[in-house]
Amino acid sequence: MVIDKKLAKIVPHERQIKFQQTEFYAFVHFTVNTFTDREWGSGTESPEIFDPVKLDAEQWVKAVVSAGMKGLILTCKHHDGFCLWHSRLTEHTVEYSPFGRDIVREVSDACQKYGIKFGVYLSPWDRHSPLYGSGKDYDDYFIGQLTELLTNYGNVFSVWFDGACGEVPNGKKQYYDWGRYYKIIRALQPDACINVCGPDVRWCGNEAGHTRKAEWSVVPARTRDTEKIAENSQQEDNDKFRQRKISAWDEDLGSREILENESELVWYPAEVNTSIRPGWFWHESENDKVRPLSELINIYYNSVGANATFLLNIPPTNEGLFHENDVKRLGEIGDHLRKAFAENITGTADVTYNGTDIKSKILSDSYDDFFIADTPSAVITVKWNSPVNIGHIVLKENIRKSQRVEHFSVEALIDGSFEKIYENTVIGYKRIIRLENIKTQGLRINITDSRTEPTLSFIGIYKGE
Ligand code: FUL
Repeated sequence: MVIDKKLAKIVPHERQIKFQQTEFYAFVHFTVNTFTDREWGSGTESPEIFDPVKLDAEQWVKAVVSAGMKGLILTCKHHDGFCLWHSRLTEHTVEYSPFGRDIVREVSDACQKYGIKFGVYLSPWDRHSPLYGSGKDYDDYFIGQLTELLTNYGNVFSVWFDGACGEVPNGKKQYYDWGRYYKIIRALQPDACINVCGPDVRWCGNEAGHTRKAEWSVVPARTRDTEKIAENSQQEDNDKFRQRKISAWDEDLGSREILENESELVWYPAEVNTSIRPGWFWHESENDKVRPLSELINIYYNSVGANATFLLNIPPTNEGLFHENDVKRLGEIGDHLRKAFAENITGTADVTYNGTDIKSKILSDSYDDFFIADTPSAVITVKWNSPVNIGHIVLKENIRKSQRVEHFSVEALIDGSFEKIYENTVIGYKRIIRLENIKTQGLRINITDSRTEPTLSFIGIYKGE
């Protein structure tokens, strides 16, 4: 019981809540690699090769919005060091390419115009900068770049720090001053989350779209050790890394058994990042390798629907547009989600806990008005006057009160008796339960094990076909 109370004290920062509410957002990998057919540039590419003649940031953003995504993170500088903005600190930028225009400006403007959030990926590993490996001089350069990006392009919701570094042991080693980087981000964009090599959002540990059986948000503080994250990140450019699964040793990061002996705990929710194609950058040979809808939808339910967020990469072509095959797939994802969550029928039912009506508390999806049980277990009953078809159920805890639920099940009233149709551990920010269109007149949501009195901020029951 002591450990339970200790766990329930770990709560998110408001910026992490806002981030989690973004749920599903785009990654856009674009640089000189798009013109050289490579995944990692050497840093010696001439800006002369960069000329995406038809570039239209609004085309990207409209496609992103059509998928139901609420944000976009752009590779402002990848490992090759080429900057997609008019930096005053180097000439290795888009300004000195035949294309000339400031792409960060155009993409951040388009995001604002279509109402989605804008985020920046800035690779610490820089194969172009002569300062790389010098220590403080490179840190100064990097801080200068961060300052430009975080002051000139409006609100930034995420600063995504990649741990990848392919320098050979005898190559240039740069010891990044992470603490300094974090400080400037907090000063310039206090609402931005720092992802992966950062304290706010945790890399799920692979790039293939795999998730753990349970993605907990309360985890040991040591999982946030940036040096270790960077070490465990990509040190070589190959498919093997992109396809790797989570290793067995870190399959469970947050069960009660794991946390029991930890001295320091943190709120550090998971993000799943993967690409819509095999590569992160565009390759003509992959135009017909856009991943199937069913695969992407599965990743969506295993991430957004399982207490993580989903960062899906779409690489623009060398013309500067999303390819039609990717655009089509994004629209299909959006169509699927709009259909699945078209009609919430919770409002048409009686929803009770211990005989009291709790409907208004769980309909609102608000952290100010929410359901809280009297004991660590709870049964919520949902009843309709006549049978309904259910396709999906959404459950959300009030994460301002931490994540408390450790085990729950759902039963459906079928042929006069309740049958268990689902069970799992984590609810957290959001759990989506996919059902094969169950016909029922009632549900029982049983919270069977919790760290302390469980909360629910939302129950959504969506009509099936
Ligand atoms: C990796 C990088 O090396 C890839 O090129 C890509 O940017 C991916 C998101 O992270 O570590």
